[in-house]
Amino acid sequence: MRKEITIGAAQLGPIARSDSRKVVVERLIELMRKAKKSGCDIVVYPELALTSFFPRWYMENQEDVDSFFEHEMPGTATKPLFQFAVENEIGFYLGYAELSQESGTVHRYNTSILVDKNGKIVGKFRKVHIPGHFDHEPSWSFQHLEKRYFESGNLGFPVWESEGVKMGMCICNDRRWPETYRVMGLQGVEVVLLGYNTPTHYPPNESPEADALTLFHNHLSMQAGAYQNSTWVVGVAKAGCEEGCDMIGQSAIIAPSGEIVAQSVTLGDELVAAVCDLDLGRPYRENHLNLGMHREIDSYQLITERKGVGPPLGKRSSG
Ligand code: CDT
Repeated sequence: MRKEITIGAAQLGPIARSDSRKVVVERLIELMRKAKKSGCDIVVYPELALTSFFPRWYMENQEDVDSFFEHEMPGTATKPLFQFAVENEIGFYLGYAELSQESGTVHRYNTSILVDKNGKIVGKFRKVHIPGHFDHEPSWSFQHLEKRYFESGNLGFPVWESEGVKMGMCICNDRRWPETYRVMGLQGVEVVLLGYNTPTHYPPNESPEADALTLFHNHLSMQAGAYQNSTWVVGVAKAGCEEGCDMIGQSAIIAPSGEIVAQSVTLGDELVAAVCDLDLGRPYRENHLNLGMHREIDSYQLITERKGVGPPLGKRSSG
């Protein structure tokens, strides 16, 4: 019997700064209702899906920053989402800003969780590749202060088995880095879930040519990651004009062949779904893209050392 999972990409349109968590969670539930009707086993929401994309604002007061973070998961506002998921037997991926206490110290991460059909959090991922800048840039039309508000994730790129499927997660900028997919590929990942908030234009980038390729680069990175690691990739946007900032849509469900099998067509709340046949990765994984059989890890190290293009793989300490 072929192994299949039906996945819903639940794209969100803009969230206003003044929108309460309650209002946003109602929108998430509405998309989950549609996903259930479409026969989905799991629904994928964007990065930072509970609030407006707050790193676009410079905030001096830490309390203002922390108002965008979740101090517990599920919390009062997010419990209805978990309840609806349990009642409808549907899993989900949710991106949110996480405030955590570790050994008595506060940490802030850009996080996603994988929740199963029983409402149990089976996996947590913290964004590794934090983009943007740390310092306030008053002359820019908007900020991208992720480097100020978030630490880089400390959980790596794990793969979890849920509903008999090997699933991994990453968040937005992580999708542009080949290591993201490869680390999960080496663990046999079958489905990579990710959410994103991608502006159509980044203020310090004065290249109209690069802006024109923003949509192309979105799909290019996810399609390459899928094909090179024989995995499904599901990328989901927070899209549209949010607080004056235009963000791309193009949420996509991508097969291990690198082909897009479903794609959003709006910049608003929209569900697209696909039946993902996990055996479609097998001809690649077992043959010419067999990582165990054909990767040449020793050569990569030799070439890197000889050309002096960086520290030898696995030896990055300064000592
Ligand atoms: N949210 C996020 O990671 N966005 C980045 C764009 C950042 S521009 C500084 C992305 O890779 O889409």
